Amino acid sequence: VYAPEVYASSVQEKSFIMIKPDGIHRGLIADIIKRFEAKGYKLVAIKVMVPSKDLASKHYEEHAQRPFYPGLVTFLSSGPVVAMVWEGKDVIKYGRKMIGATNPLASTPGTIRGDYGIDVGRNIIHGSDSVESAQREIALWFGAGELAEYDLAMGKWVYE
Ligand code: IDP
Repeated sequence: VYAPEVYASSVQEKSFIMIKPDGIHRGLIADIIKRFEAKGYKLVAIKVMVPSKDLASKHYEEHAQRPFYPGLVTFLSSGPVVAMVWEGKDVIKYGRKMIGATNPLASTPGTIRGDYGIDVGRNIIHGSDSVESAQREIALWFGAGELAEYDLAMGKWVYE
């Protein structure tokens, strides 16, 4: 059954995707953006910034009790990062597949971490892991007016 409202809400799912400092210093910005763009996803927000320690701490607050947390916050806030919001059908789950496993050496070749990473503390990129964390992270990193609303011309060639 053709249900345009169901179709529209799945197509409009948003994920917070962030290239971490190692990804920037290694020159991987264009490659990473290219993968999401070529897949058919729509870029609705992007900025380069050096996050404050406070922002980095809040981003990873679920790991506050873990031994690697202080180092992780210091690393992220050393910056710069490229913070992005990508939109499209199943972008949260599929984006995580494109990113690969947390530990790059456990990531399949062909994924971003599988192709470019070795150590878990230098795994290049972050992607939201659920609808709830995507909403939290997008609100943490972007203001309400920073997300662009537009139709992608190629949309009708990506979606049936
Ligand atoms: P994810 O980024 O794949 O969602 P999480 O388990 O949420 O993985 O961990 C967040 C980030 O914390 C990881 O991407 C990685 O950079 C870092 N991290 C996770 N586990 C370790 C560890 O054991 N040592 C160092 N850093 C870690």
